Amino acid sequence: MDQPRVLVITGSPSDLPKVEPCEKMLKEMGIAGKVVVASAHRSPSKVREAVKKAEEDGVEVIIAAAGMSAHLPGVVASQTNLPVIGVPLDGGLLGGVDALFSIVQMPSGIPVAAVAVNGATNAAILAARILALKYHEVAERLDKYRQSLESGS
Ligand code: RP5
Repeated sequence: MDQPRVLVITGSPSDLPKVEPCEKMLKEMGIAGKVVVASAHRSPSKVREAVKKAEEDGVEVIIAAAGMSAHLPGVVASQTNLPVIGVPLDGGLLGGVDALFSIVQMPSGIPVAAVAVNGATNAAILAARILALKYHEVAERLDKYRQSLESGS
C-alpha cells in the first residue's frame, strides 16, 4: 500500500529527545517517519545522501530540526523540491532564538516552513496537513485530532 512518508533529519544525537514528540505525532497520524541524524556542518555528505535516499524512497515532506546555528533545514531545502519544515531547537546560550532566526531568515528562492522553538509536534501536524491533500486517511486522523482538542480529551 502507498504509505505517507516523512524524513525527520536532525543535527545531533543530543537533539533526539526534542524530536521524539514529532515521531509520536507522525505515528498518531499514520505516517511513516524515519529519523536520521546528520549535521549540515559536521557531516554534510550524510545530509546529501539522506535527502537523495528520501526522494528515492518516496518521502513527500522533510522535517529538519536543529539547534544553535541551525542551517540544516535550509541546506536540506537547497537540495530538493520537497517541502521542508524547520524545527528550531533550544540549547546553548541563546535558548533557541539563534536557531529560530537561522531557520526563518532564508534567502528568497529556497523556502523553509518554520514552527516554534521546540515545536516538534506542530511540525508533524503540519506535515500531516500537507500529506492530507493526498492521503484521505491522514485527513481523517487530523479531523479526529482537532475534535479531541476541542473536547479537551
Ligand atoms: C546543532 O548544534 C545541533 O542540531 C544541536 O542542536 C547543536 C549542538 O550539537 P551537539 O554539540 O550537542 O552535538 O548542530
